[in-house]
Amino acid sequence: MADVTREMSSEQRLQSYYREMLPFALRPLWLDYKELLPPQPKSKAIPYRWSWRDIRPQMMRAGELVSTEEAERRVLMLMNPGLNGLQAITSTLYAGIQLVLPGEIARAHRHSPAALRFIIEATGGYTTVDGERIPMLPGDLVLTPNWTWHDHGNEADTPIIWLDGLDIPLARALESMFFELFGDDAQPLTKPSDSSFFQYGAGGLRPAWQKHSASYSPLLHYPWPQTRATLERLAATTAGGPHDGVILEYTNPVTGGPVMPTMACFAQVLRPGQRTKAHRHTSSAAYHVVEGSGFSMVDGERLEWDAKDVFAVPAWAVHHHENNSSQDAYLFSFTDVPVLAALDLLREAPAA
Ligand code: 1HN
Repeated sequence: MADVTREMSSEQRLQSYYREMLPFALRPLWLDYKELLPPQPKSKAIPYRWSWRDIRPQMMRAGELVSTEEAERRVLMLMNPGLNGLQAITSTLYAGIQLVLPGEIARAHRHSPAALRFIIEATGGYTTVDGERIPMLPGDLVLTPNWTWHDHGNEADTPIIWLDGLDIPLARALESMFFELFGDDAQPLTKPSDSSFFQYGAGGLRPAWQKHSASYSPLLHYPWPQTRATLERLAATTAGGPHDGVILEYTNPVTGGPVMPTMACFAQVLRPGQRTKAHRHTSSAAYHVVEGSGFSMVDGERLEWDAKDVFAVPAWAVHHHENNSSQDAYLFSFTDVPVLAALDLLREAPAA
């Protein structure tokens, strides 16, 4: 053995040393150093836009082909093409489009990932969250936080379609996934309908006799009309911030913080001709176009968007938004900001 080693070049000796340690599940850090510690983030997720023109017919086809019973949830997932089949719109966030047809129920269950619903088309439909029925109308945001029971139903005569946002890729990376069926299709209604909104939705007022200590917002329903009216009022008098214009965060009314510990939600308006300044941040985001049209430049990709489209802005991608139309544009977005902030990993920088 000693003789053989003496005849080997130093490179060969190294290679043989690396092979030698393989069975011991060891590997030299110096081989992976650059891959492990790049100077700055480079997301595997790519900037991408899903057109409502493509999504909607595919979604309606699902309505013909599979029932809610068969599917558990009738959802088309928005698969980021950079993520190799990972069920994710960015590396940390999941997004999907869900359809519930008239008369259908998506049965009650709960899971450790947190979820949000942003309603796209509806004339009547509901999600019941921990015994409270929450009505769903276009533009509404409905929360189903970590481990809350939820079932969906449609009592109207038109389909209900919404955007699902979940922290699934994150929960999966942390290997903390739990799931449970309720048993019955629908949970019993144990609270007045929409009571979280009546208790906490007035803005600046909260029931003084209630002690809310959960990590998520006690307000589970953010109806669109008041969000839109607030944006419209603000846009009339201010251009808002440099990078996102007039943007509002949906808050936990008790803490003023994000709606859930893993995801933050935002609504913003871009006036005709408005162009935001480019920046980047370590949080990633999924955007949904509530109204209007325009485009976003994301790491050099021009993502043209129209009403009801969805687009992804990966972590650390330089981006700005532009409304090149003659109407106001309203965007809803959800991000992983609270996670990055809690872990001291949130960074933001103007475009280089
Ligand atoms: C889920 O429970 C729902 O309850 C929607 O509507 C989408 C995606 C992954 C895992 C669970 C729902 C989901 C989901």
